[in-house]
Amino acid sequence: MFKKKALIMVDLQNDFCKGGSLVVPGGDDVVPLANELQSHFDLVVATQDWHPRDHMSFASSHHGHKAGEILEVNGMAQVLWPDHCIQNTKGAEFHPLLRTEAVHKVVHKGVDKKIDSYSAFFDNAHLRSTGLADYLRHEQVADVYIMGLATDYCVKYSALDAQHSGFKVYVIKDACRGVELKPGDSEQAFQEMRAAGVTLVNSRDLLVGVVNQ
Ligand code: VGL
Ligand code: ZN
Repeated sequence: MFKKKALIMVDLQNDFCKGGSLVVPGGDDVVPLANELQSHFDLVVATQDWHPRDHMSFASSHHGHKAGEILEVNGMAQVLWPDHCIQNTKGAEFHPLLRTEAVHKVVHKGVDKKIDSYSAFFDNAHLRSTGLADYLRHEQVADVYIMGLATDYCVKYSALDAQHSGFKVYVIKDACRGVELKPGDSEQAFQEMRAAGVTLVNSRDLLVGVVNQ
């Protein structure tokens, strides 16, 4: 009964790409892949980091602190970021080259100023769901394929939550890029995902596989 495949394109937004406020190195490079992949899936979901102006993850919300520092906020470690992906600004818009006509659902996350949300499914304290898991189950999705930005934050937490929500989860490795606050963070993130049961694949396998069937 649950048999569909969904593609989740994570945070392909201006602020994470060239000229943005929180540039993920090589972020722009995965946009053409995202466009190519979409037609191979039954269902396409796009996420947008979507913060209010005074979001707690912004260094500017914490007097005397700067981006890159880690603070304890409400009992949880929080990386402080430059202001990014502010609701209804250019930086929060999808990359201009991303095709969105075939997107079935857009998920906004990080909308509550009091808590961050790296995952497309839950906030960082796992208190509030975005409704994405229920949506995918309702659409009879069994397999979830994840790509996008950033490997070491939103891709990783989305993949782990998808796995814990009971989906068969694949991460399309070459279609992800990491922030790499520390060199090696992306590779470590891939290892954590694999250890949790996530399958790592390459876009080539998906794109070629269909042609040869
Ligand atoms: C992200 C840092 C802050 C991401 C979002 O999309 O990975 N990273 N907000
Ligand atoms: Zn954010």
